[in-house]
Amino acid sequence: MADERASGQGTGGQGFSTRAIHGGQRPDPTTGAVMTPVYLTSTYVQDAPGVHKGYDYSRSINPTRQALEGNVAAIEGGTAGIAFASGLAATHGVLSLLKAGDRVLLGHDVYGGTYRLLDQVMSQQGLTFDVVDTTDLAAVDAALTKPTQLVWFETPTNPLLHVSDIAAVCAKARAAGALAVVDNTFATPYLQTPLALGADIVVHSTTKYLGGHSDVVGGMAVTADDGLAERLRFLQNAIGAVPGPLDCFLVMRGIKTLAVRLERHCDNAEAVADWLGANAHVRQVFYPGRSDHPGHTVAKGQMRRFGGMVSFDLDADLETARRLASETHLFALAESLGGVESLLDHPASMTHGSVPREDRLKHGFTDGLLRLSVGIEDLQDLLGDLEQAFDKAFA
Ligand code: P1T
Repeated sequence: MADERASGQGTGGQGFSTRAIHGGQRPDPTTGAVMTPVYLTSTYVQDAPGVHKGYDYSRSINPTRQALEGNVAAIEGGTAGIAFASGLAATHGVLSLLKAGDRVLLGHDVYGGTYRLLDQVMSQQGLTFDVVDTTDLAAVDAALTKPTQLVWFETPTNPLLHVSDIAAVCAKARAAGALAVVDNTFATPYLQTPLALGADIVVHSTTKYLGGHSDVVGGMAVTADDGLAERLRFLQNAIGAVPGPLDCFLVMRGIKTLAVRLERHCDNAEAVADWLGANAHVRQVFYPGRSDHPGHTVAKGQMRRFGGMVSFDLDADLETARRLASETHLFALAESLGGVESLLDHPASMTHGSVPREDRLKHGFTDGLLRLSVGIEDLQDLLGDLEQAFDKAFA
């Protein structure tokens, strides 16, 4: 029974929302509770030494976490989800599949913390990494001429919303004998499913859209490969960066409404991107849903819609950008993304402060770049908030 829940079996062939609401879950066998209980226990009684009901210690296994793992596996089209205490803990878990001397090829625009983990932690342990623009398939080919064990990329990326061709990059990784890992945090499985396009592992910061309410920190790795699942499960337990059961419950509750939230995020983000595109103070809008986005055609081919994240460059100095960032009211100036409420980020000084400036500038990530996580509030209120902030910043 536990295995069936963990694998999300019994949900195959169903639509996304059905899997999001039911995958990995079943009424509680003891009480019939429809919602998976929060099993706040660290340990489980054994009938005799080593004889138990499949649960021995909560770092290794917990029914609430197991339900979440089966749930995310079901919506990503994987066979196993492995939950971690944060997105970065999931990243660390996946990178721990490698050994000293191995090389990672890292997409050129990724969350600053992912870059920092490789640059300042994993490199101390003997991993090497090179950065490549994964939107440029010739560059990926050239970079893969050196022995590589793992290719890690985001699409759309954080914060520039670059779009990479998942099937093409994964095929190249596989041909080179490297694992292909896609951080699917920005898109979510409602908008795209990288495992179906050839990825070996999908990673999430469940802190973001999956949780959806900015009230929990968590991470997840998903795979459809039994061997990788076993190794990741071992690392989850051996390293021990697991989420608590209440956090797992909150993420699972968030996922139930993922599809309806994402539709509204996308509606609002499309309109905000268009509004910014028509604003004379905006030099460039980064949103894969716009026809002028270089990755628009690829995005259309692999995504259902284009997501709730919009970045933009002001035609102004850094001071004006910082002023604008301080003048919004509904868009809270804060790190993170993917919650129902709108947030505004100044990546160079906040989420991506640990990415070297020269590296950022090389790829068009300027000091003045602003990033919006467009929430699901009423559109006219969001546009009104931006309008008054632009008026003040450019007064
Ligand atoms: O914060 P944590 O749950 O550890 O997730 C790390 C992470 C991984 N991958 C992506 C694409 C992310 O955006 C993040 C976290 N990002 C932010 C906190 C941010 O504001 O961009």
